[in-house]
Amino acid sequence: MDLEQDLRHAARVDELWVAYQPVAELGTGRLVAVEGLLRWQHPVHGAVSPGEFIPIAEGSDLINRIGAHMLRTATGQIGAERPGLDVVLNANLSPRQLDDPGLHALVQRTLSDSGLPAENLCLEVTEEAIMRDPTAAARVLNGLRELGVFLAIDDFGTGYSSLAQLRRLPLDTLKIDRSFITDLPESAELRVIVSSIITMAHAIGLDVVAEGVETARQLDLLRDIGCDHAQGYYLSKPVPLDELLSSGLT
Ligand code: G
Ligand code: G
Ligand code: MN
Ligand code: NA
Repeated sequence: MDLEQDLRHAARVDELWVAYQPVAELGTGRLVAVEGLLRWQHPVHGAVSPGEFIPIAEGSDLINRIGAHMLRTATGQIGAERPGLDVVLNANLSPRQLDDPGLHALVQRTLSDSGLPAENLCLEVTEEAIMRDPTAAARVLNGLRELGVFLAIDDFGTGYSSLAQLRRLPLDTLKIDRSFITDLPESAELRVIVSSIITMAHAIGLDVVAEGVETARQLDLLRDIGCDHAQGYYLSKPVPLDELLSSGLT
């Protein structure tokens, strides 16, 4: 099968849809954000995981088309639920999208078309995307920041950036990769590491989200060490919009 060819088609015919995963404030349990995550319902193969199709898309310019489709869909859906649902929409940008000269205009356009206020959108970028060319990344991020959107560093701890480098960028949020969270209850070492990341992130003005929280014990520990927000299966897996709206979380 030629998944790349199918994916080109999918972006035109609504086989791609967006699942939303809640992000909660640790002190209050209040829903503060939802991360939009692409899903592909293939007409023959059924659900294809983003772990499979995102890398295919990232291997070509297709990621820009799919990324644009994702942004339009998610800002449209979340924008339409306001003001009843007043959350920040988090959307992932892949490294290639950061390189796309059309990105700034795309974000501006999707905001105005959807009516979603800029401060209700947070764009997530990875360390990898930033470290390939920190000067270029800073220019792009500064441009996006001027639109009024929030910016987050995603999967923190899996790449090679340092907080000293991140300090120079217009970031608002740091998302700690789930590989640090999984064994938190069993590892005093990890608790010290995560606690240090949180302290340093706060020192440079970043809010911290722990990703991949799967147990109450992890959540309690994260609250104890001063983490701001949490996301993970313990709170909710990524769900379709109607499920999010009927979940009681909103
Ligand atoms: O939702 P799930 O854990 O299956 O996603 C697997 C990977 O696909 C994650 O790394 C996630 O960031 C990525 N992904 C999901 N949706 C998008 C998207 O809209 N854009 C980009 N660039 N990556 C996405
Ligand atoms: O790379 P990024 O952080 O954007 O990817 C988010 C991915 O993590 C999504 O594909 C989502 O399905 C997955 N995810 C979210 N919560 C959990 C969790 O609690 N445990 C695990 N194993 N994966 C999770
Ligand atoms: Mn993410
Ligand atoms: Na992440």
